[in-house]
Amino acid sequence: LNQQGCVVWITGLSGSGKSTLACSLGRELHSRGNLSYVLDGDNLRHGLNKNLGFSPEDRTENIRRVGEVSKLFADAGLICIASLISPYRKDRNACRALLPDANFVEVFLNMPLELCEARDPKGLYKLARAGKIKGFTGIDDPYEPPLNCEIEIQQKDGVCPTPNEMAGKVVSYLEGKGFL
Ligand code: GGZ
Repeated sequence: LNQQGCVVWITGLSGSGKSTLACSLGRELHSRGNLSYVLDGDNLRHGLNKNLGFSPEDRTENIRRVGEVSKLFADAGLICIASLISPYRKDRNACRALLPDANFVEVFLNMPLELCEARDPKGLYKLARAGKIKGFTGIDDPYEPPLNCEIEIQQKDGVCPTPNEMAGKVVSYLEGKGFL
């Protein structure tokens, strides 16, 4: 293995497509012979982070733990793909500060709330609108967009890039920086 590790940190609203991008990127890296590992917020909440909820304090602790684990993977030479809403700027910046700045690649999946809400894959927005879930990101809990991310992914003329196109954008960036 001759690979310098890094962290690809994917942030965005619930339903913005973070897990899909993470999975697509992991597959693409695998096919190129690069070792990667996906840390998905929703999955980790069943294990490592199962004692945490969605209060601001718990989200901060959730992000802190995943940031520390991501750093371990990057130290081991892997491309660690972390996929969490990570709504608070200070928490993402704290994860960034654990690594040399160049090794933290923040990817902002900037999809309109209306689109995420229309997708609503798990029906959570509906519950949040009905007041059955309190403190839902984008509804009654804030999402603070990055001010200085390395990669921003958006719709173009109202069309969403495909997962492969998104993954391609990240791969190009990593190539340009010498991680691949
Ligand atoms: C936001 C929530 C909430 C609240 C449950 N707010 O789209 P999903 O369903 O599958 O993924 C979301 C997941 C968010 O976990 P993260 O660890 O990424 O969040 S954070 O970074 O803010 O700690 C969503 C579901 O959990 N979910 N309640 N109140 N998302």
